[in-house]
Amino acid sequence: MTDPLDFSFTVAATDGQARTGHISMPRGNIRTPAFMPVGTAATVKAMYPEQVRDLGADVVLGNTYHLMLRPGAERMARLGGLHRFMRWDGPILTDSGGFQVMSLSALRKIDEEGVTFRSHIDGTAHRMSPERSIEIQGLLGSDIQMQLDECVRLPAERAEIEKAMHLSLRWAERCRVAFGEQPGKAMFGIVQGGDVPELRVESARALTGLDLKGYAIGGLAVGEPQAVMLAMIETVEPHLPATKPRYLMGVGTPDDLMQSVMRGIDMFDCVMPTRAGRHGLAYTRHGRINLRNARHAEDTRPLDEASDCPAARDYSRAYLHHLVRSDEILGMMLLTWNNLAYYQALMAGMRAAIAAGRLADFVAETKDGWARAEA
Ligand code: PRF
Repeated sequence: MTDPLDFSFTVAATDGQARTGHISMPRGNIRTPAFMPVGTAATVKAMYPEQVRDLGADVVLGNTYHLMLRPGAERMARLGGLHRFMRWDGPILTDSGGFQVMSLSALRKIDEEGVTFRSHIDGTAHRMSPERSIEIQGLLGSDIQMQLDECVRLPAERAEIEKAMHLSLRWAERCRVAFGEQPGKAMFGIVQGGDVPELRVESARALTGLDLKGYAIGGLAVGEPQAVMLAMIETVEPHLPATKPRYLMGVGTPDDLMQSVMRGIDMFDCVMPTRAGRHGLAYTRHGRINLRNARHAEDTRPLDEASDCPAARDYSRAYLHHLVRSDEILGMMLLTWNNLAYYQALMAGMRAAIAAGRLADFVAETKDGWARAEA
């Protein structure tokens, strides 16, 4: 039935629209709902791979765009692939590159064939087609590969959103052909369509027709209010197969994660916990704490005395404040560690709550903890 060498998704329990279960693949299981720490440049910044694993992350994300520019896809393949390179032996999901090209590179141009852009590192010119994106993701050794797509920032004109959505559909078909059949690996399609419900439904239906192993929702958290993002998830969800994982790309805050899980999302990635950690922000049971603030200067309490993460439990807020104010590397390391611990604990809490049929209570209790807050 389920071949251990193949990619499969099992839903073990549901609670409303929310589901918990696991993806099974040769490099290991991914417990869902899952949060994937972002390891853009072959590193989850400021973390050892062992630490990431110990926090309960089953999968990390890598970026085609960054790795094709440095160290280069063919070089990565010669070095034995991304898993060996960064010493992460679990599953790796790679984003396809289009989104990062649009947000990072200079002089980018999109046409039917693909994207042309200049590197943000040295200005060299590059082209990436849907086929080349899949080829690069293969050279990296990625386990879950994403189709090349075009993401439009919101607000935008309907005509622009529609054009990008249709282009993304054509690219999905080309990526599917380029990917072919790869047992144990998966290629996911990406639903686009901005904030226009009919376009979202059209995109989801057409992608479902391609019978892919999973479906992402892209083009959200790109400038619209949270309510619009959640409405789009509710619009798309009924049109995606219940038997396949659903991945909300680039999201989000702890509240975004809970609201999206309640609406049927199984996977997330976001730079928020890692980036915020490098900027002096801590996510905790008591809400978000800005360690730069002077009120922490003589606060001997840890971020969270009840956490089992040493970064949260064993260091005073006064010390963290000092490290952040002094731009010390350890400040970034400890806050990144704390934040990823918090995110992974939140996901574990949601998985347990769904299994127990009490997700709504879990969400209410979690928000209550933020509201009660630190004085
Ligand atoms: N497409 C791809 N990657 C992404 C996005 C997208 O729309 C987003 C949007 N939140 C984040 N990362 N390929």
